[in-house]
Amino acid sequence: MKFNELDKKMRIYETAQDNCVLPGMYMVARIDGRCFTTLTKDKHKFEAPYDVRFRDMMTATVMHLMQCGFKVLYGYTQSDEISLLFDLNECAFERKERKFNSVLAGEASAKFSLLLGDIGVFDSRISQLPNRNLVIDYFRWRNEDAHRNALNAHCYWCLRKEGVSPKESAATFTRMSVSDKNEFLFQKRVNFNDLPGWQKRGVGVYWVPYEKDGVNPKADKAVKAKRSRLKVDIDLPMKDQYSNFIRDLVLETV
Ligand SMILES: Nc1nc2c(ncn2[C@@H]2O[C@H](COP(=O)(O)OP(=O)(O)O)[C@@H](O)[C@H]2O)c(=O)[nH]1
Ligand SMILES: [Mg+2]
Repeated sequence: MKFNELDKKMRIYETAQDNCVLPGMYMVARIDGRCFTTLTKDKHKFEAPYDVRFRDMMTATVMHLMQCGFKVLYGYTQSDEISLLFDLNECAFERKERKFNSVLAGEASAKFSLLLGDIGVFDSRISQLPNRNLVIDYFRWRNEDAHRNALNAHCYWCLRKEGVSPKESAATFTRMSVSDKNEFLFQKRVNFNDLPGWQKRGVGVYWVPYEKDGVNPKADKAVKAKRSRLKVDIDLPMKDQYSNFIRDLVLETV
């Protein structure tokens, strides 16, 4: 068989199931660390439940993903996961889902591994959201998940640090209400309200405009050029204020 014929025949098997995200759909990718429970506790002994070094590696990975060839409006990280909101008009790779997922997982894994000095692997999936309100709901969802994780993790590690076994510590909190967990921490002299915002709400990364001094070579005149740079926010707003914050980010691009 001639190469051209073989190429045409085989290409179908590779591309026939390709899914392209429809125009007008918001795309949000979630990139999650693989087996990071083992990585953070057995292999690398990060401080538990929260380690600033780990947070900073995840944040640097988010910044890398926002500058590796896609138009990303907002990056968000909590625990071992990253969410990215793409510009509504993003048309990289003809919006092929498999390309987004494979490239994002690859870029995240490569960047994080370099920072860690060991292999750290991420997977990726895409939510296709048909309207702005669902984009807001998506980020509220991850934000609430961060909050819930923080309460559970602080309770769990409080007992673990007193020498209680993993199984027993986990079992203590499985059926405990949120207010009882808060009370439990309070008895241990931990006021959940006073814990750092990034632990309870995650970290956001977004573009902020600034003016850069430049020179117009033709007129030989000083000019101000409009640029944007990434801002890392470790104290994100909460609840409805967070919804408004996401709404503003989405509206900026329409
Ligand atoms: N020690 C430590 N662990 C963390 C930190 N941030 C996230 N993790 C852990 O990362 C894991 C993420 O959870 P999950 O994705 O469900 O687990 P996986 O399937 O093992 O990747 C949990 O075990 C978290 O405790 C941190 O700052 N310090
Ligand atoms: Mg994970």
